Amino acid sequence: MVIRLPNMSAVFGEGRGFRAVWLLEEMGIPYRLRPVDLLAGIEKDTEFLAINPAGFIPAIKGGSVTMVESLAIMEYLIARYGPTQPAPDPRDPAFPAYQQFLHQGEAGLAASIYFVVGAGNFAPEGRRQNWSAGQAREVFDGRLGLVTRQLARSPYLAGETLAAADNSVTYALELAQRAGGVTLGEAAPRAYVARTSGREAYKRAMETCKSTKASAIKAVAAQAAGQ
Ligand SMILES: N[C@@H](CCC(=O)N[C@@H](CS)C(=O)NCC(=O)O)C(=O)O
Repeated sequence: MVIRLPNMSAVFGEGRGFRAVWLLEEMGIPYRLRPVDLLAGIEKDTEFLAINPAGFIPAIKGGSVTMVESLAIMEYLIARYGPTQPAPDPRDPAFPAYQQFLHQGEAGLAASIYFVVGAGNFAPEGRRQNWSAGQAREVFDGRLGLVTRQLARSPYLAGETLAAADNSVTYALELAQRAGGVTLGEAAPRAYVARTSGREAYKRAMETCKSTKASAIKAVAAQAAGQ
């Protein structure tokens, strides 16, 4: 059965919006992606600013619902459009790990590496090496250690099957590798990203998210060229 969102939900923006797009693909829910170009100057995109006046992505809009914050969006979609949701039941012993890694994917990993990416790619020359970026990288590395430890216990972060915690953490690990100068040194997280990104729903999400796909291709080419 295909579950239809009211008025066909739109995801605004890639970046962390990839998490929501991938989740919608996993759940089989129709959606459309509305690109948002932050680099072009968000002040020019008045349609998007009407959705999120704070000007950051992603956002979703469907019927009377407008939301920002990628993890809140995923939790909303799962709670509202189950029961095919990629999440354990709250009474399941896997639920605490699920909840922890769902949030750690943003609070510990993506939020830290985002500032390393910003310093390394967008800061003016001479301000790329700064104390805060170094601290953010240390936080990322410490949290990655928890992910690696968990992956010694199970193939996915909350057990034997993919859950939204994996959407959350995979996004952060890929951002770190593509733009944050991170190399996943240990075999477990490397195999994990290969496993999660090998899914058909992930591949469909990647085809939808053209800008994400372009940056992934660019990163692979740069790594092959030894940059
Ligand atoms: N915690 C937020 C972070 C949102 C965020 O920082 N998004 C980035 C792109 S992925 C952005 O829009 N940055 C520009 C800004 O914050 O103004 C989430 O998970 O959605």
